[in-house]
Amino acid sequence: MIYITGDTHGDIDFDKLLPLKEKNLSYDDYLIICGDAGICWSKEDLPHFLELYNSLGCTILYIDGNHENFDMLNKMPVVEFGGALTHKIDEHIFHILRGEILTLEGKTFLCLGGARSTDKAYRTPYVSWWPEEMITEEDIKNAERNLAKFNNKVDYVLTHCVETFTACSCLLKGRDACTDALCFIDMVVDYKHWYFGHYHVDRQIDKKRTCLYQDIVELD
Ligand SMILES: [Mn+2]
Repeated sequence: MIYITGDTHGDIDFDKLLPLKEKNLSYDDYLIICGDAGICWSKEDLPHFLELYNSLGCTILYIDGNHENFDMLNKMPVVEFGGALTHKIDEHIFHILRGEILTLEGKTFLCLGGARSTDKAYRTPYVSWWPEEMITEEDIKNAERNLAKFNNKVDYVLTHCVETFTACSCLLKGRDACTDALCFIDMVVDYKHWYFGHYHVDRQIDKKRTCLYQDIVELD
């Protein structure tokens, strides 16, 4: 089974995952976190967070959000998982690199993390904020290269923030370089559903878009 949820922020929003423990999951089950997993946040917290997330008993995959320690993340070994390049955080925990396409149980997921922090002014560079949070041109190029191998068709799109129209008109949030960078998706990608996090609300935007925070979606 594949489950998808929104931001978990290390141990801060972990409790919403507790119902998964009752499902007797195995490592052939997957939990995907749409950014701000916060597992790699500090050296001090890492052992505790690994124990916490490993207690779910399933394989955990996450895209990056804006609240991740990119210095730590980028030091993790790069390995392939489900056809996608990932950082291996632990035996059963992987961070999916931007623009990669993951295949699980025959379903394909375009994964493209990153978002701009709105609370940047209250954070310290390289301690609680990293410029790498922004989506780059190279990230988009990687997505385009990988999409070409799939004829621009995937089952799901997974991002942290969302494209500008949804961010501004539906969620009444700001536009920035990251929301703009994601606009290419609706122009070129044929997908069934787009799940994203970042905005800390659970909202069905329309038939094809869902903002996740506390909710856990179970894919058919
Ligand atoms: Mn968040």
